[in-house]
Amino acid sequence: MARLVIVSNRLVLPGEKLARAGGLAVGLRDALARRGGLWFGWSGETTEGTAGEPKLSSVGKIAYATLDINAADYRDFYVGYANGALWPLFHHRPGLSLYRRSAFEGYLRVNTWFAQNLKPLLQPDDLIWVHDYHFIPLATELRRQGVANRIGFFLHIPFPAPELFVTLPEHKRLASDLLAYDLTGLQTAADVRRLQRYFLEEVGGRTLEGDRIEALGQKGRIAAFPIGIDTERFARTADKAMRRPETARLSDSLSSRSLVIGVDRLDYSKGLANRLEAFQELLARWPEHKSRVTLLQIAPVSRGEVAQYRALRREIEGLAGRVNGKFAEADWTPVRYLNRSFPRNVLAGYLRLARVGFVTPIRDGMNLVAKEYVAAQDPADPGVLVLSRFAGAAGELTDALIVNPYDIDELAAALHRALAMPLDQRIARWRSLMDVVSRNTIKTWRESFLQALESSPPLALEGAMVEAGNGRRKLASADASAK
Ligand code: ADQ
Repeated sequence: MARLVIVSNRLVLPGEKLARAGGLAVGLRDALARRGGLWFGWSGETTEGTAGEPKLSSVGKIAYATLDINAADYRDFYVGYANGALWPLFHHRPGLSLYRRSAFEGYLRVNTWFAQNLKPLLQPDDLIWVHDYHFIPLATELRRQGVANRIGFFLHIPFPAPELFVTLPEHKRLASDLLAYDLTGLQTAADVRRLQRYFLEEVGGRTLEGDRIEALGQKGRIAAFPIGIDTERFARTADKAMRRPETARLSDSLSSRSLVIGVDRLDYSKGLANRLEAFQELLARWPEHKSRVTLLQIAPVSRGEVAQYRALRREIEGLAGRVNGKFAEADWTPVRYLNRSFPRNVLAGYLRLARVGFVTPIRDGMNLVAKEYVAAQDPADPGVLVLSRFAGAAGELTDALIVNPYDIDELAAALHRALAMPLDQRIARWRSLMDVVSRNTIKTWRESFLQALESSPPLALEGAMVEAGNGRRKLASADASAK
């Protein structure tokens, strides 16, 4: 079996608490532990001047290599382009996207820096798997340096409508970068359709057999691989969490009130403002819920260095304060708003206690919290998932109460319905949801992606052909006309 090399911006280093890492990091680490491999990513450190060589370490079959980034490049790459331009646009928020050409140049510099430092660590048969929007150009940069290995890419966030994608001045460059991978994985079939539509309508490409596409003088493969969670493990964790003191404390503090829970990074894609407005609307329209329901919104601060996130933080603090100011009683606080993260074994217990999982992103690649909420439920007395139709997860979790997160009245009505739902209906809906999250797990996601990548035929690329270093495959030099 070929060695696996994973590239992602952040990684979980040995000694870092896995309990605090997201399910994805755990899933990737499991893949590396099984096959053996290298995890390559940013060290979390920036330097003035040129950063040094990657720091290497290893535990068991996993080698780690982490790279510092020059401080100015980091600002352009991470704050400027990845999170200032790509993230908002890909989440259909063009108004929040702040485009600067200098930021794009920094984004390319960091991708080149990563490719230069990764190349000496590679072996000829390594299977390389690159993660997320920070590294779209990485395969192009690796190919330029003569790397002929199979390289796959997975985009964790949505792919936007082509009409929005073309507002990026370098849309052709990024689209061509995606085709430099042997396989590009997206979260859902709808994402795949949007990217295909871009290739067909904007740049005159054509679809070939299977999931292949030809455009911009290149051929590539694009397919959907909906990400999942380690369902069994999370369900066990939630069950055990019922005996933890943290769970008992939350349960006692509710004094038999129903709990509605939201768990998100503090991000404008997650629809937090509308969620709070909807909770306020619930209390105003159905006063019988006053003093009977508590919303626990967990939202650790994220990307505090990006201006849009600082503004969001102020907005959500203001809203939570307003709802409490208007409705609280001496012995009841309607909204508990917590800016911190929790270990997974505590979070799992909180999710299990909640009668309603309130997951209402304005746009989300998948949303693993929705799947974790389902996995955490007590089969004999499960809660109800209220889920935005704009989360990737809505494509699979069709037995949730599916809502439009822009429609505050609809959100409030769905909350009311969920809180009143009789046990037999809750069980029927939950069984169907649990069936889905048990079939499509983090393991099936990872294995199906890697299998598809390993079975990718060498791409018959057009343009200048050069013999690959190890003679196994051919690759194209960068096609300047496509940039
Ligand atoms: P995120 O935007 O981070 O991920 P999500 O899919 O919900 O969103 O994953 C978050 C993970 O972090 C979950 O495992 C969750 O339990 C954990 N988490 C969130 N808040 C936490 C807290 N306060 N304490 C502890 N853990 C917390 C991106 C995309 C998503 C896509 C994932 C995976 O934006 O759309 O589903 O990647 O591909």
